[in-house]
Amino acid sequence: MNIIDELEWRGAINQQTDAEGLRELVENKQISLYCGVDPTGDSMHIGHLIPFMMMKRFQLAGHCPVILIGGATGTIGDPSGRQTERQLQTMEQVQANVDALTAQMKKLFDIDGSNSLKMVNNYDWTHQLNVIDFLRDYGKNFSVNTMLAKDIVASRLDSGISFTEFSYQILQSMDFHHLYKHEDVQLQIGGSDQWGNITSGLDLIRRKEGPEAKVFGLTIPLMLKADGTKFGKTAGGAVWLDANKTTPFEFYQFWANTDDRDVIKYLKFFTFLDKETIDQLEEKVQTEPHKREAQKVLAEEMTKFVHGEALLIQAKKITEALFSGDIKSLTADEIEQGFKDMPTFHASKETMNIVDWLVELGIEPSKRQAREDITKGAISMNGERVTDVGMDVSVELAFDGRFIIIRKGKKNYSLVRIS
Ligand code: 485
Repeated sequence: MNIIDELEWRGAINQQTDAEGLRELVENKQISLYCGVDPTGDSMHIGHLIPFMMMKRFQLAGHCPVILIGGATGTIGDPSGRQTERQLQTMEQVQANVDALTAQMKKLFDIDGSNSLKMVNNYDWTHQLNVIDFLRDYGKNFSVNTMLAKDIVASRLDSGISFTEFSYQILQSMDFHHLYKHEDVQLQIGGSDQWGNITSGLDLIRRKEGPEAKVFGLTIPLMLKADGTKFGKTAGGAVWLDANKTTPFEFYQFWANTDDRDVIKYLKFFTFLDKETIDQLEEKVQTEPHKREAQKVLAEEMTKFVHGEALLIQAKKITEALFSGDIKSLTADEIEQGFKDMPTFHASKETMNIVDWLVELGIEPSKRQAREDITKGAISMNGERVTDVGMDVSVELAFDGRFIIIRKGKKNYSLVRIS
């Protein structure tokens, strides 16, 4: 399978400027391609992964990916897909985000390693440009009429758009032109919201370098979920690649909870597993969906890719402990991760009778209920069943002196923090 066939099989192509031309180009030549991201935050989320996984696929097929961090464009903000004007970030904020994203990219894509992934920052070629050169060398090649017709701008004509955001497409076009001239980049990829910016770059290159310039654009479809809700969001917000924002355990759980109707699509989009393996998993979704084999493979592949083998093992260990109730084996750090979203209660260090303690915290509604639950064996503390209604709860019982885990029935966990 060549790279284009592979992307088609993966369902990863939305629009292309010249499908035949691109196919011919990549079959005959090792090309350079780029995808950009703006430093609007200090971490990428899983939505960003899609185009970058695609870059990696091109790389595996022998091509040279260039990742652009928008140190210049990030100071403006892309109006694509937004109905309101952005608040400008301070230059310091942008720089801090550039540093954070650069570190994240390096970790994910092994940029310092032996492979040929390259990183650039558009601040480097944009920041000294003066306004006269900008208007003469670039502005002259843009028609305001065409710019107004782009979806991004057209959809903002009612609500309003500043000249600053209106000009964003020129900056991104200048990047494509710069990379074409200096890095021999011939293809830009991005999510479907980037179509207008990408095609405007192609126009600029052709106007400046002549109509025969061989340059292409390709976009990736918006990820839609079978149930109609937005992809990549959980109750707690976006699924981040930064382990401090979304723990590896939460990350693992996100993928493990994928709907049967979406799981094969995600395997194709996000993993490097081949067609044969994914076909086999597809069959398992049909014949034995209760085993959730495809979801497990997806969660493993993704957690390993983003967080590495050791944190994957830890995420699986927490998952297993929560499922079996055997939480004694967990470390305090693993408890923090695994119980982050569970109901949390705060207790003092004071020693107290278990029945009173459960009622005072609000885990049990009444002493009668607490006694009944203990007597019928429905309450466990730190993985051990509580049998004695006369037992005392003291700080010595806590993990690391910090947490006590109460399980009521099979699945109801509560985290008690001792302070
Ligand atoms: O030369 C470029 C300069 C900046 C950009 C691209 C090329 C960034 C781009 N304008 C943008 O806003 N990208 C989004 C971002 O930074 O969060 C997202 C897109 C998404 C996908 C992802 O970046 O909304 O579709 O392309 C990588």
